Amino acid sequence: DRIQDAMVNERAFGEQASAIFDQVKQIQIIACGTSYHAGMIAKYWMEGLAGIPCHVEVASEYRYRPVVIQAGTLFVSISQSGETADTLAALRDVKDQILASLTICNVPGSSLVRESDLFLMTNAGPEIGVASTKAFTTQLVCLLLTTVVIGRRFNMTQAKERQIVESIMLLPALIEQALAMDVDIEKMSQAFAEKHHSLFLGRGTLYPVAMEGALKLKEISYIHAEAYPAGELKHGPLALVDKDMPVVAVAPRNDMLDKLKANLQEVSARGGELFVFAGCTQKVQAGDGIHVLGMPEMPEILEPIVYTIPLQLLSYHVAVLKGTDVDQPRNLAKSVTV
Ligand code: F1P
Repeated sequence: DRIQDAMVNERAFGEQASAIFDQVKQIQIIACGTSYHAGMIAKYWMEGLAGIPCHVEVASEYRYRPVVIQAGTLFVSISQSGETADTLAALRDVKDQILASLTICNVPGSSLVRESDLFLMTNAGPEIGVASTKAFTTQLVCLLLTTVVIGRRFNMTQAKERQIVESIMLLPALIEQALAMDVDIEKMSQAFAEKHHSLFLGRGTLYPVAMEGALKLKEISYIHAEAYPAGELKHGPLALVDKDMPVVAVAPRNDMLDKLKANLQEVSARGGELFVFAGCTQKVQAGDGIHVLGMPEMPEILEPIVYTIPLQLLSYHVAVLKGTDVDQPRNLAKSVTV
């Protein structure tokens, strides 16, 4: 119902939403950490599905450099807490120059919500752990809805809009299926618990998903994890891969996998253990050092949302094996307010 409401009645974003959306010429997304990764995925959607020019940057850089704001800029901040100091400062700095601001947030009444012209709540419920998890997946749904309502003023057709809404309706069942992979992921986690480094690879919207998987592993398992666009592997990081560096690839479809395959073979030839999350119908040959985890089939648009879940589960199980505090990792705070 909330989804229908946001789509049909744009006032779910705020009273002035429709009038503001009519004037949008481009989007500037600002966020930190996990929320930034959600923003990166949104850029693929905004530009790829609807032709909306979209820039995305971490708040902690954006606020410290001179920026040029073009006319018709909708400033979109994404934040679980709504209190992240850099994101708030970035909004305050540009407030007088932008068309309007929209915040996607999980905490009603938070500073970012209060100071933005429009907002859409993620309604993820309380996030108990420091590391964002359900906030991320719900941010993505909100960003997909935002892409649709602004996209209908750009290139998005009604048929595409319908297809996206129908896809979103499939999410609860797909997420259940992803959560049911828990036992396999728990087994997989044993290959990481004793290691000090790992690599995550993805392409397109799955690249920010790889970044998010790496961030979760760092945050709660204290394992050094880096994410690369799959094609960048051969431009440097491949030199690092050996038996002590497990590699995770998120590769749902054939087109992506074909390009990845050559790289992946190089990894396993160096004794590196490789874990591939692939669509069930994919023909990925499991073999020495190559482990394939079959994901449910799903519309492409949902891949970044659903493929994130096994990566969250992986960092959870590695943390449990290592005995680290999953909810309160050392040195981290839920709201970074300074
Ligand atoms: C941003 C963030 C989180 C991270 C941790 C520290 O917070 O980097 O992504 O998991 O909680 O802060 P927010 O702006 O989304 O509240």
